[in-house]
Amino acid sequence: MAKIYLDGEFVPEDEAKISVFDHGLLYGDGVFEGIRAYDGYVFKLDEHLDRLYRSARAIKLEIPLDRDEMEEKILETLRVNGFEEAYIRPVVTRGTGSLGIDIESCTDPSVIIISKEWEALYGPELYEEGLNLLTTTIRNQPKDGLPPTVKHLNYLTNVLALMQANTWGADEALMLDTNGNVSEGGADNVFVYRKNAVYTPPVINNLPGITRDVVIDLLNDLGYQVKEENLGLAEVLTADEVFLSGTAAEVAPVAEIDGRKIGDGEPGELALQVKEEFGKITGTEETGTRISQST
Ligand code: PXG
Repeated sequence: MAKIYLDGEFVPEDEAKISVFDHGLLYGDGVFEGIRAYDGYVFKLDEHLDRLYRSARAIKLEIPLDRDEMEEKILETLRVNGFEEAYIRPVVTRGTGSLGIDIESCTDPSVIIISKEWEALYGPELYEEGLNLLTTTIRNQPKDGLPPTVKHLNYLTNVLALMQANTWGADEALMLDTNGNVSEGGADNVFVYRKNAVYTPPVINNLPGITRDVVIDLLNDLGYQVKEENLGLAEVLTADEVFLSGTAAEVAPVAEIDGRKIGDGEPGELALQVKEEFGKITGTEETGTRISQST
């Protein structure tokens, strides 16, 4: 049974419990990260820590560990469990408080680090065939409400979006923002290839994905400039290729949206090329932080 880091201790999974008065549970008041380790290296750990601390700042939550301590605890969690390939979920909640929403009653934020041996987000056949997306009627949060750029614990929008997609037989949701611009998938960023140019929505109506940045760099290395522009659904539906990026999804080609074929309805060449390049850079010293203590 895996051990979970919980407020300073490593405890067995079935004993890792927090209070029913935790504001993370009561109000979704907290932040989190989704990180992956490949072959003994935590992929882009610095970038994930940056985003975690930025998310915390955005909701005025003081993480009780400093960055170095958090990094060390993440690595230690993996070592304690003997994991080399893992999904890592640091969660910081506002902590235990009163039943009111006022943060004043919460004096001790909780830090949880869960790690699990990796289970793929989408089945391997979906990478061969391409994903089937549904444009969900659930709009992503407007930036003047709960900012979609912050990885907070209010994921119900995404939960409802995926639920609707799955209900109608799709693998993933495509979300628009309240202006009708394409924003992101339920847990991934979106890339569109049309007329020899690559587009992705600007980070204002979507999460600044760590994989998104990696994919932009890979595309640049392949000689493609990526334009960060607002996209309407029509631009996506008539694209030559669409693909998703995310920690869980990695690089996932899209074959169909709303029952309409994207390109020829097969994973696109560029998507497959980016996916291959992505595979080459995970689990390496250049992009990862080594789990085992260097001797
Ligand atoms: N948009 C949203 C809404 C996300 O939740 C991304 C984009 C991609 O960001 P990264 O940094 O991963 O490239 C995400 C990431 C899960 C899970 O358990 C979700 C994410 C990451 C890892 C696991 O569903 N979301």
